[in-house]
Amino acid sequence: MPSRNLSTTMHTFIKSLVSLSLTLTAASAQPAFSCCATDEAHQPRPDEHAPISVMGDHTHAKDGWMLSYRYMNMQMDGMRSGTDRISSSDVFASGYTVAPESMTMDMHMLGVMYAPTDKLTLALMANYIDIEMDHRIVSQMAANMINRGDTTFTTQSSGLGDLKLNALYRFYLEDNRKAHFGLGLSLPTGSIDAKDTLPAMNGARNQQMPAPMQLGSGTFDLLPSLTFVQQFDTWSYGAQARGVLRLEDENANDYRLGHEFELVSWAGYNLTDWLGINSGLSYTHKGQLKGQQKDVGTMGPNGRSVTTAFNENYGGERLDAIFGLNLYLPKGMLKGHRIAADVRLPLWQDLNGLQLETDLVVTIGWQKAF
Ligand SMILES: [Cu+2]
Repeated sequence: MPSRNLSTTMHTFIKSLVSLSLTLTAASAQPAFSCCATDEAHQPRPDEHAPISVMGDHTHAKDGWMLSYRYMNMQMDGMRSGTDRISSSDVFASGYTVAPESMTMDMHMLGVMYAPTDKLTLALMANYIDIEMDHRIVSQMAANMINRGDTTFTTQSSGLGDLKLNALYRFYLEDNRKAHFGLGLSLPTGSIDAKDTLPAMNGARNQQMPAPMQLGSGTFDLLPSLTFVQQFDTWSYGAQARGVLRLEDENANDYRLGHEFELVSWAGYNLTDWLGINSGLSYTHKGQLKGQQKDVGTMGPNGRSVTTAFNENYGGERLDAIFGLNLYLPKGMLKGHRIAADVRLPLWQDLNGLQLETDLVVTIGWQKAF
């Protein structure tokens, strides 16, 4: 049920899409190169795909299939308040008993794409997620009370994430320019009931973990996107705007994650007919968590429990630089296979409240079209 907040976010999103299309229309007014982009019998090229961490970047010709596997590793180390780095002592001074110190997320993504027509491509993506978070407790005395004397502890969760269905519709194709929009649905197949041993009065016991340790959003989410690409003889560039709009006010555990918006642009250059390099910029905005997370404790010996139990410590903005490689193998035993990797390095992040900062995201992938 669209809340006022959702419509504000949608409004902002639509405004961004409109301004992006205006920019792209201006860009496409340049003289066109004769090149690429007609569906029938064009030569595959490394830069035909965006950096591998960009999803839904391309469509396929009628009856085309593609299988893909991506592995993503995200490293978060140290806390931030706004744009400033802070220490665990700063977190304790703000009245929290537990400070997260680092987190690693590994994600395995399996994708299938199928194009029933030249204009329409359907995509399905399933994820397996593994998350680990290290924490520190304010003092030895508090650790004695709530964690059997250990001042640090690690939580872990793993399992299937949210299943994503997408329809990509190529509404524009002219000379070397093309554009498609996407409309997707994220199904709440990932668990939001992940538990692990957490500090508690008189020891530690198995309890519900806060949202960053959960495997899914718990809500049906709408995934709109708009992608534009222009190709020249040896290079290309593209841009994509995409959003994650939560379609429900709360999940089964009384909260919902914030809406998300990303604007990413990239340029790719082919060094040879099988090797391309690319680089880009990504801006991400995430909204605050809403509601009160069910069964997540908010009290501790130092006043509050852990930062992730509180809404004010969710959401923010991030600007990443992207550097990647795309391999397209044109001949030999692995003919037609694509192998790609990219790294995302945060240049700037402004996080609400107190949160772990992102330090590095690495994505490696394999793709094969049939
Ligand atoms: Cu594909």
